[in-house]
Amino acid sequence: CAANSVNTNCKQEHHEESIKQQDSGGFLGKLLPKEESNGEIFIADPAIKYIPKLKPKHKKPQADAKDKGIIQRVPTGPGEMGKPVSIPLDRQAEAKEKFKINQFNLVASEMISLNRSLPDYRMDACKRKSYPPNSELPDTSVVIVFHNEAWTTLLRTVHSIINRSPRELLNEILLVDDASEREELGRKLEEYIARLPVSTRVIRSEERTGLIRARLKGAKEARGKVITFLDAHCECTEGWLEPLLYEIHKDRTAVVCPIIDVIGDDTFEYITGSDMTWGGFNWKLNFRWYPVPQRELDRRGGDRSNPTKTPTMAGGLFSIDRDYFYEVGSYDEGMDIWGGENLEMSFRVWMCGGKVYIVTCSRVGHVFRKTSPYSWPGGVARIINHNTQRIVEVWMDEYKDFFYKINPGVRSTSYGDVSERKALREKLHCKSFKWYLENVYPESQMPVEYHALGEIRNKATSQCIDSMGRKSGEKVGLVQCHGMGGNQVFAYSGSKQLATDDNLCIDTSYNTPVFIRCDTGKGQWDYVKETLEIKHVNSKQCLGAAGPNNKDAPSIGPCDGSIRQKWVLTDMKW
Ligand code: LR7
Ligand code: MN
Repeated sequence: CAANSVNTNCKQEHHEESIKQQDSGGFLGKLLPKEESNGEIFIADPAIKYIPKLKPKHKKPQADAKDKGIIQRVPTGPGEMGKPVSIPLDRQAEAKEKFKINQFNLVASEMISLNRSLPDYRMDACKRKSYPPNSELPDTSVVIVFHNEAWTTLLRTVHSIINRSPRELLNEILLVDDASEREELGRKLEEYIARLPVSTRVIRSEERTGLIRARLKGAKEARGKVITFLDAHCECTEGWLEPLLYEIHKDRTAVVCPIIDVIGDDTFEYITGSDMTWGGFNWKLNFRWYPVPQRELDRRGGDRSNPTKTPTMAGGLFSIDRDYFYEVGSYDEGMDIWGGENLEMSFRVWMCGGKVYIVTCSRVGHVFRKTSPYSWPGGVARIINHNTQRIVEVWMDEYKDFFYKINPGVRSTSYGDVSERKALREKLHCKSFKWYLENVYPESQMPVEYHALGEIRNKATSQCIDSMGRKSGEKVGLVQCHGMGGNQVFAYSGSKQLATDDNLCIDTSYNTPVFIRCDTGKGQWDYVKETLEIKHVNSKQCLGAAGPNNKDAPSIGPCDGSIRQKWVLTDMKW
């Protein structure tokens, strides 16, 4: 979620209440491999839950451990129970330097056990749920793709899966190496995983294919009934898997995501994400988290432990029935490196008869980074635009205009051949994007109905209304028209709002045009075609060119029929 610096809203809102740390003092003496000794791997028995004050099963763990060259696990060690790690003073310079390698605190990650303990974060209603016996649930292959991932985060992902998944449900783990260049991810990795108690394989790609094609490569080898995709820096928590598989067991066309909790990139603290958040997107086709609307809370019957239908998914962590994955068109092989595949799959699944859920009883942590650490052959913007164009061209019908209006330069760039993807859409008899907006995502930033989409140009001064990248509560701007889309693109919606990207609509406050959040429903304007006036519905006042005291902002005042209150909306649809 960190590829482009524009995209800063990746993390979910954190829970306000602080996480109650469980008593880890009596936590049973689990053993941890002393990696460089004889390399024996200790995997916690998944049947053993984190019960405080549980007596160690081994009579003399310390003596045994010594004999075998393994050390006693210290449950109060760095990061245990999801706590933040603090770097000793004498390693802080090193930590700062190594941060650049993966764009997270490598030293902190190295200090934490690969088997780190985590509290059971589930809400009580989830803990009380009973699922069909494991023998009746489908099993899963877990596919993890990586490019130059850090050893510790990759293996901690693997250990957390093995430690916290019922063995019967975990068919195998497939690690797809997307042409990594790091020594330890070669033979050493193969030797390490060969000793794990669950079938784990590395599949290598000689060439850098990007995460989308790497996932396809992994999926091809998967033998489980379900495929679960995870990023290479995750930690699965207690009970994460059963609720995901259960939804697929009930409905094989359900594509299910856990709640994605935050593992801090600096301290590796495990911070729970909200269960009241779902996935959406803005006009630039950036994935965004938004609050779940009341409508969906009602559909869930007010029970937060019921899965939430979500318009889109983050993309990195989800389970899907293996056959259904292929039936519904797997992934678009024409997409490169990173980005967009999550929206593509979300649109496709919904429009072609499936569902996308966030299963709130399943929680998996993910290390969120601010920037991406790896190379982007050909450039970040080129890759993301290429992938996004493939989505909008195949799936968005006339609504692709939102993307192109805001990024006019992208129109002229090539995105390859999408005829196969269009044929897929035909073959599956998928519904329209308008259907998706109306039925799945009426709260979308893209109004289903709109009369105009483009710039709002003043007749007298030829200046354009500009959001100036401002936020709600701030003043509306008025500057020279630049014709480059971006902050000068507004939709005049069917509900008479003047909306720009990311939930910003024009309203007035104390005789000043200001931005408000569109979802308040406020800020309605009549555009009078005959007179070219933009008239505020409530106050009956007209929007005008800049006043004498405020050069870079439109004015608002009694309608006077002057040319300064006349506006041209581009691309009117009537
Ligand atoms: O060329 C590459 N080859 C790869 O194998 C580039 C990346 N990768 C691997 C990489 O090592 C990692 O395991 O692909 C995985 C995802 O890459 P990240 O972790 O750098 O990306 P991210 O977490 O910022 O990306 C989010 O958006 C991506 C869009 O393509 C994918 O859908 C990621 O899976 C997705 N991650 C999540 O959904 C986790 C939650 C983040 C949010 C919101
Ligand atoms: Mn990631």
